[in-house]
Amino acid sequence: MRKLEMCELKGLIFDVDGTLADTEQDGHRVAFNRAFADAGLKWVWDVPTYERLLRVFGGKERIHHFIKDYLPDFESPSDLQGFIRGLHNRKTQHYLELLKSGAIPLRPGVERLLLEAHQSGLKLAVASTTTAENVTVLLSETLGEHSIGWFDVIACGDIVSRKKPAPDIYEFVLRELGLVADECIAIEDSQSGLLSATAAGLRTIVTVNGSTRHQEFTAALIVVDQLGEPGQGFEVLAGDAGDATLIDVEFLRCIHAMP
Ligand code: XBP
Ligand code: MG
Repeated sequence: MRKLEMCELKGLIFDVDGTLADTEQDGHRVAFNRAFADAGLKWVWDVPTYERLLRVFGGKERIHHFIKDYLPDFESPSDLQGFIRGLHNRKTQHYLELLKSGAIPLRPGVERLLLEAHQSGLKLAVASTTTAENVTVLLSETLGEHSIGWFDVIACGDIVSRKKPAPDIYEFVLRELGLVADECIAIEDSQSGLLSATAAGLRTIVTVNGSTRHQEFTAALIVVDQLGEPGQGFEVLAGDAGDATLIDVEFLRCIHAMP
C-alpha cells in the first residue's frame, strides 16, 4: 500500500502541443511550409502528410525524417544538420509570428485548470518536445506574460537528448520540481506523450484531439476529448470519471488517490 504522504497530489505536468492548444496543423505545419518556401524548396506538407510526420517528435527530427524517408533523390548538403537547423530556426520565427497574430487559442478548460491549479498551490510544469520560446510566447499571448510565472519548470526541446516517447523530459521535470512521479499527474494528448510520461512513472490523463483520437491509450488513467468547461463537459473515451464533467483540481485529487 502506498504511504499516505505519498498520496498527496503536489504537481501537475502539462504537455504543450495538442494538449494546451491545437498547434500542429494550423500552426507548426504552416510555419514549416513557410520556412521551406523561404529557402526556395518546393516541399509542401499537406494535412495528411503532416499527420503521418507527427509520429516523429521534434521539428528538426521531423525534417530529417522527411528528407530520409520521402526524398530519396535529395542531394543532401555536406552539413545536413546545419541545413536542418537553419530551416528550423526560420520555421520557429514563422511559428512565433502565428502565435503573436492570435491564430492559436488554448483548448477548452486549459485556462480554467491552470488558474485553479496555480491558486490551489499545486506545482505546475511543462514537459514538451517543442522549442522553449514557442511555449513562453503561447502562454503570454493567450494568458498574459504573468502566467509564465505560474510554472515552476518549463522544460522543452533539446534540453534532453532523447525526445518523447523516451521518458527523459518527464524525468528532467521531476528532478527540477524536486518531486517523485507518485506525487504528480501528467496531462498529454498523444500516444508517444503517454509512453514518455508513463515510462517516467507518472500517472497520466489523456485529452485527445482530432489527430490523436484513434491512438492507443491503455496506460492512461482516463481518456477524455477535452478538459471541459462548465456547461461544456468532457466526453469520456476510456476510464471512469464518476459524476465529473470536467477536469478540475478536485477531480485530479480524487483520481490521483485511487489505488
Ligand atoms: C510536439 C512536437 C513538436 C512540435 C514542433 O511537442 O513534437 O516538435 O510538433 O515543435 P509536444 P518544434 O507535444 O511534446 O509539446 O518545431 O519546436 O520541435
Ligand atoms: Mg503533445
